[in-house]
Amino acid sequence: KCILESAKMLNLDSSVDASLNLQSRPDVQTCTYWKAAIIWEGMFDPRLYDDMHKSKGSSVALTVFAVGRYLDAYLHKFLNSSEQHFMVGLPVTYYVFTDMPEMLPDIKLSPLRSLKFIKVKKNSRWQDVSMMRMKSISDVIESDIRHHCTYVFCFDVDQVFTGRFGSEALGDSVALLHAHYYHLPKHLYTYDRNPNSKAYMETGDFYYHAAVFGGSWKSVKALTEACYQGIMEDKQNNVEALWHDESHLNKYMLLHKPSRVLSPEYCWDTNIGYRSDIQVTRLLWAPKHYDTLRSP
Ligand code: 2GW
Ligand code: MN
Repeated sequence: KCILESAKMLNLDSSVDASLNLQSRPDVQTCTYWKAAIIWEGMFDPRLYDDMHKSKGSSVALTVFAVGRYLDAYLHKFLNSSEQHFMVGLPVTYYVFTDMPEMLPDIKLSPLRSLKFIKVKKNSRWQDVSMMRMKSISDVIESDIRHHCTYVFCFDVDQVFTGRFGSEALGDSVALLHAHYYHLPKHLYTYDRNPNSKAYMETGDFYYHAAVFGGSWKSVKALTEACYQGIMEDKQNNVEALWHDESHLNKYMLLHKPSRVLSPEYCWDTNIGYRSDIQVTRLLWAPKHYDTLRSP
């Protein structure tokens, strides 16, 4: 019902979902109040999405940052696993941002897939490493991605693909439900509640995880630009949002509702333990060793 209604509302993603027979699931929320689908295992036929995107000629850019110790710690496993599971069958270009291009791992890429690296400076504060991704992503969309790719997906590097992360995830503007918050009451969401920050919000729809976001290159450009502006304004006012870029992403998604939402299958933390609604895991948090990774 939700899907038919949204097709009427001309949300483009939803009319595609209706024509590809996206199903509901009884045990989880599969639709937002603004009629965007929330994608869970069992709702979609992967072949239909793959065939549709192949015939449309969709192509996907993946951005990932591996600066300082995160390069050695995570990049190899991230890229190897994404070769196995991320958008298999579609053209994919990796945009790897690093301060040490000479240390990039040697990865064998499948046909239709290529890798570009972009050299970035290592910010001394880790909060800035994370936040400045918004600026670098918007720059590379403008200079390169928009000429070559239909969609862009932006990832944290400290994760590993373990199952299909496929074309069913593509949409105009895509956000991910944070694994630790999707089943909690809203008052526990860790939005930035400092009125002096541009990321300030009292309440919202969901708590989204900044480890994965995406969409058409146009939408992602608008999002990264707006978040970067918010971050810079905060700096001028000497404030920093509670969860940095993630707080700004949540604020942006409150004001610009995503057209597609990914269930926590798309970025699961096994430390949470068993949950009956998680039938597959597609991307997993990699272990953190903050003591060695975050010390100067
Ligand atoms: C980050 C924190 C402390 C020390 C180092 C770094 C660091 C991050 C780094 O040295 N090099 C680097 O390349 N990064 C990149 O920033 C890398 O891609 C990493 O995945 C990303 C975010 O940092 P991470 O994964 O350590 O932060 P999380 O997992 O706690 O991330 C959530 O919160 C962040 C803001 O605090 C971001 O919003 C992130 O997207 C969220 O998943
Ligand atoms: Mn992370």
